[in-house]
Amino acid sequence: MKKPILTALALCALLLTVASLATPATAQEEGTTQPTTHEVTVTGSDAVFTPADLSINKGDTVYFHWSNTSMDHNVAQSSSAEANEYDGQGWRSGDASATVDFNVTFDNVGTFFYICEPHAAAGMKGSIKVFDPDASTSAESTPGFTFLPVIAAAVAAGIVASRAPRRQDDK
Ligand SMILES: [Cu+2]
Repeated sequence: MKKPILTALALCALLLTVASLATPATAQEEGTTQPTTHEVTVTGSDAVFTPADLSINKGDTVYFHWSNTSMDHNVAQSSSAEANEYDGQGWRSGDASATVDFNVTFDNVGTFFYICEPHAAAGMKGSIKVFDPDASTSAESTPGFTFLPVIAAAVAAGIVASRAPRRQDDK
């Protein structure tokens, strides 16, 4: 007769365990936000940036570097994912070269696009999404905290509902 309650309690414990396992990930993100450097490289004969698309935090640096590639490449900011040319005012590593060392620090939130000028039309391009870690985590963590009480309320309602018919039988 106590089984529905035990099942509900077990379910509740399981949900709390899942929630506590999920929490460290968000806590880590909203903790100390030390600027980090992300590398983007080009290897051998590939006309591809690796990784082409990055998600970084505000204040982070992207280090574009390659050496002795079989083709000359560069990196230049473009205005959109479709654009195949330098936007004329953003960052640019210089003329295409087999060896490049170029750093860009992103202090503004947004999505930024870049290309390799000689190979943009062939698809050698990428994007960098810059997030504000303090702003994004508070928005992301809120649903998690509201979700748990909703589950707890649903479980509690289930316990009450499962008990209700028994009380009527007793009377
Ligand atoms: Cu290239």
